[in-house]
Amino acid sequence: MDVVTFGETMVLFTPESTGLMRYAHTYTRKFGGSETNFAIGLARLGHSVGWISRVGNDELGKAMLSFVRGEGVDTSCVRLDPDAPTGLYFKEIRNASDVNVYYYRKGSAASRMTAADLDEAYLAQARYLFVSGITPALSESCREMVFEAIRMAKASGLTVVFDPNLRKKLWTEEQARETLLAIAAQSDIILPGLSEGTFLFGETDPVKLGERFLSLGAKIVVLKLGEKGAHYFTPEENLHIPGFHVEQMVDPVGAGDGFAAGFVSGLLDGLPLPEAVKRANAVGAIVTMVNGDVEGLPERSDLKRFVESPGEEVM
Ligand code: KDG
Repeated sequence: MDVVTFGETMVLFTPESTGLMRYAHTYTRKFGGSETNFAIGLARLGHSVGWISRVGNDELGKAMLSFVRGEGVDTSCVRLDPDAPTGLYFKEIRNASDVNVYYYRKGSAASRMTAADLDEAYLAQARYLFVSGITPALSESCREMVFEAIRMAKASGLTVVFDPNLRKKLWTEEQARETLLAIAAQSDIILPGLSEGTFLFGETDPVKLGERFLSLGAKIVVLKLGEKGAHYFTPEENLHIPGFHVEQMVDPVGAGDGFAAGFVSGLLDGLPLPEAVKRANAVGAIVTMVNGDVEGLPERSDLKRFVESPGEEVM
């Protein structure tokens, strides 16, 4: 197993129309969750990846599980919870660059996960553990689970990759800041967005932000800069890697997860950092061109075609 991750995936209802949610009458049912978006991204690129979670023992939960399994992600550690439903979320696409989400996930099966849902032997066989900052926001037991997963990963020599994934709808700013910084301080690789860095440190300058994250002890920090690409930092060097021009963005949700999948894929393939970040930029960009959190995630041939197609790099 190359990578293990854990967290909540929800049934996603995405409107057929753009505009305010109150006027949307017809929805398409899809699935979305940061960690499975990431896991499916890796599976499409040919890596082996496992996902730990709970879903409701209901029809939607079973459909979701089949979907994730069908995408090539190992779900042998996912439990069906008979006492709580699968979480839902609705998208409101006002326009392609203004997408809102509404959660119906309080008390969901996944929010009831505890450290006991982790299988230490299962984690130990992987090379990377991917942690998202959404999971600790779901409940106190999920918060504890995150720190226990990191402890287990470190004990077995895994590299811990952390995407802060700030979701202000799920907790207070104080809770978010304190917990996300505590997780960052235990992570080997951190993949924050610029606005998340600013939220955590009150700093807007990318280079200073990179240094602040590194000072927590990480070996690699990759600061995501949207269409401008990303800037990576190690204790020895830092470099801006330009992004890819996207002709028409359709749905930006899931781009960060695609970015993380592209980056970890690059590391698994042994690429030098600039190349791994370039792959991350490409996967993130491709995801935005398709409606849905995972539908646009590329296979290797798609990725190659996109990277080789003539297009301007965005500085
Ligand atoms: O990164 C995309 C995720 O935000 C989306 O898939 C839903 O996991 C989700 C969440 O908690 O918002």
